[in-house]
Amino acid sequence: MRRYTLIFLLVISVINILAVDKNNFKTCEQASFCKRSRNVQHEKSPFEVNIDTLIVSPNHINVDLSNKHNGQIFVLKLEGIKGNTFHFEIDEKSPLKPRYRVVDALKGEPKYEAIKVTSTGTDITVKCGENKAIIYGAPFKIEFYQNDVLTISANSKAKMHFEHLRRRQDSPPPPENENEHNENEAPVQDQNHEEPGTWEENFKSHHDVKPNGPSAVALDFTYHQANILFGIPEHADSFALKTTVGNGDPYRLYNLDVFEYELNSRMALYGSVPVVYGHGQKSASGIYWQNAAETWVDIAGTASEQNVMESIVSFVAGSRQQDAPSAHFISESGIIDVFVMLGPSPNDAFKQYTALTGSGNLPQMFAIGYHQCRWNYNDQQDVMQVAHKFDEHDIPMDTMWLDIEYTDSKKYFTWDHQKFPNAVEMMKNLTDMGRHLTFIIDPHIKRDSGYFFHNDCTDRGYYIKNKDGKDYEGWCWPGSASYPDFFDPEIRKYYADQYLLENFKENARDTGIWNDMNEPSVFNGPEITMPKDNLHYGGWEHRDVHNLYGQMQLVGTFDGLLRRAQNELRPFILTRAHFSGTQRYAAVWTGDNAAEWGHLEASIPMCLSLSVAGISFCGADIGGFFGNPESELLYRWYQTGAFIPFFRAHAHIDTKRREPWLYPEDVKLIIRDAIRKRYSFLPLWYTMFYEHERSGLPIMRPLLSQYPLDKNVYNIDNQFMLSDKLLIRPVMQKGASKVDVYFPSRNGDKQADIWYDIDDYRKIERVGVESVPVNTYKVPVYQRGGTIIPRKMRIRRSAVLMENDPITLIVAVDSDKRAKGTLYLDDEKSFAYRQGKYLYIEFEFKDGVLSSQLIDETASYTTKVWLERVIIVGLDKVPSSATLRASNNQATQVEIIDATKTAFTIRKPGISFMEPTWSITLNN
Ligand code: MIG
Repeated sequence: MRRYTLIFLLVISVINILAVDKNNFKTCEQASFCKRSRNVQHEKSPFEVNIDTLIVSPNHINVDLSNKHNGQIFVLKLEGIKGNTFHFEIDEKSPLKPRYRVVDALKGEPKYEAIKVTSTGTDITVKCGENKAIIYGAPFKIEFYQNDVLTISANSKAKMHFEHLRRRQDSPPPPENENEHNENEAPVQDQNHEEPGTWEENFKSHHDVKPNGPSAVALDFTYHQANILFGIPEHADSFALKTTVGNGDPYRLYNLDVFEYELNSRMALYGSVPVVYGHGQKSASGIYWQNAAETWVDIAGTASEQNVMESIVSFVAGSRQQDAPSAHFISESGIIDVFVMLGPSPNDAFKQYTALTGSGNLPQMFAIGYHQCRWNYNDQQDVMQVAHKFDEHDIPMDTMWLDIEYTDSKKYFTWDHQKFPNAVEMMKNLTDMGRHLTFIIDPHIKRDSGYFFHNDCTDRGYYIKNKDGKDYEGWCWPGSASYPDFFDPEIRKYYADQYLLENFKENARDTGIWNDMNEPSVFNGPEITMPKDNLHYGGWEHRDVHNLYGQMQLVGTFDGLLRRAQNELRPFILTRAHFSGTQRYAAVWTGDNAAEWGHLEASIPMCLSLSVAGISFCGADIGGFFGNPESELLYRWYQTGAFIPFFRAHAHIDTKRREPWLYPEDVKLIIRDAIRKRYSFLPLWYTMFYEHERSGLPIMRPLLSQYPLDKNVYNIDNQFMLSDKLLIRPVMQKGASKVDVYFPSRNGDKQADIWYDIDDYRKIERVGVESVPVNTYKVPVYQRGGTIIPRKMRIRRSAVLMENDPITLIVAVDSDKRAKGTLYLDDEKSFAYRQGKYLYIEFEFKDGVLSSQLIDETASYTTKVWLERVIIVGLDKVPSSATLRASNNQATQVEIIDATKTAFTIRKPGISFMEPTWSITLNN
């Protein structure tokens, strides 16, 4: 008995180390619009199509909808977009005032496609390419078919809810002609049973005046071909979404600064990307709900809480029949604005989303290297000492970071000259070492009459206003602070100008910028953010635009960094808040995690969710932000982070210093090994980032992207793929001496790919779980047979310094003894590649010949990079020699060395990658 009490107390105290204060944040019940919309229950939807109003245009239709319960009229617009996508909008036909439409999330106008429309008199069929949408008149619903397969339907659960703008009953009557019939006036019965919170709302000590009254929009989507749903970052939860109906709160999307966030939670975090994908063996699809207001997503019908073993068991046992999964989106304001992405493969759906919102720009090479951060590096000397220590310990590092303490009293665009008497020289010293600096610039502005930025904003009216039209004042790091209204193009221009070297002298052309606290975080605001009745450019309420605020800051920062370097250098920006489209401006990290094993594990599903939502350049603070990681946690975190796109260590100001050499020598060596391994894969990373920009496909991928037929992978989120080439299963448990790795099936049955362990080329050809022994150095990573990967084996102190180093190709063959791969090369920093200054090369191995050719023959680039060795993995026989043929057909013999059972090396072919074509033939 006593033992259990002790264990209980232990558990409680562990939980206490880290605990979010849930009272600071609303539940769905406490957000009146969520409560109202979530509880909508109709036998039959009250919405009907007024078919007489149908107007057909080449790419879209318009038709009115009416709500039979109150006579309100809405307009539905539906259009076809190239690439298996439909778009539809529902707005009020004549709203009291315009409702907010999201700006900037899309990368431009979508590519519309011609439609063909037929109507039966009650229903309307809209054909687009091989797909169609059927709009049912009464009750209203829309079915979307991908090539005759019903894939997604909208409002089939009759959850559609649209709160038209209205005047409050107890407010004075409108001044104009009172007798005139106004169709916007809500019938009386509509407001008789209105709940508290509908017209004004309190939360803790905060009062939201809601001048526009209730304005929610909501709609349900059923994913008819899906077994699981996933998406809607950012949550610290599993990749596969859990059923929330009848099971706690919906997932919440409301950009918030959540102190000590909790795992396995649907609470909102720093960012919001309202896209939900569905996937099943037949197909994948997605819904992008374009709305920047607070949004909740209620999920039903998913079987997601099983682990791999259970799901294998239930799969074998014949899984029970269930309803198709559904997602019910509920937003506080705006319009219904929906993109329906019909796949049919998961990768198709991911591409459809990035075709709309853009893919991430190829970063500079340094940004793919290792970033060293902490809150804070105290002064100039500290920064340089840490940088030198990395050299002393032979650990590569590309970027030193400065957190808020470098500023003069948290006034951004200024430095503390006591601590940093010569910032420019410090930056130059770093550059001389082949390194970079990134510093933080937050959006809150200190209200200090001696601060130019504050004075400019005050004089020019650049701050966000409170409900009374005065500059809104909140509380943040600098004390009393106001927030620039980045929605105004003039303010963004002013903000961007502050990054220019002529305005901010202690800055450099290639300094990275870290935009933190941009949810925005307001220490004394409701839910640690801004009141919803604050006012923005164009008269919009903060309520309408909240989830976009951070992104609009990024638009300014990005423009500033472009102009700072005369549009020559690719900006590097890190942001905490994010929304649809953020990938076009910045990398994203998962905020203030903790030095706990669970947070290490959570970094995988969190980054996977971001990746499929367009944000590939993602990472989590290595080591955990809060708390002090024990050695084992720290090195396992480095080993994991080395295979995640954004690779940065960071720590809270109250934590112990944790640079690798402060740990015991053996720990330091493991960390060093993990970072060096990352650097050896830089050519692959760089190629993957390029291919991401080009194709829109995520870099880090859930297994289902490559193995859509294998049901066992649907719930796996402790393994992932990098592109279609590597399978990673990091070690994320304390004391692990082995880990279970699941090797997926190509056909949903026994058909396996061949995998090769990247460390020893051990071959695995099976479907199912294998228990893999791991020592302290081991990270189970497998190269898929059929792929060719470029690496660089000469590790230097920074990525920048490895630019001209030679390449090693790892050719891992499939069962037909074939393989393919790519390599992308350019100047690693400028935009010249957009003008054709690059090399994009394809390698193919078949019939014992490795050949190389240019994918883009018109592109060219002068490079010193050459082929140092080729490692061929998975052939049964070791050749006696190999013959290299250059483009002029001149042949030279090359040696075979280091042969083992599974691999051998072709030593020093020595050919330049500027050779447009070449081949290496294995000789028997
Ligand atoms: O309220 O700038 O997530 O990475 O070190 C804390 C100080 C403010 C939060 C960021 C964290 C950063 C910290 N910031």
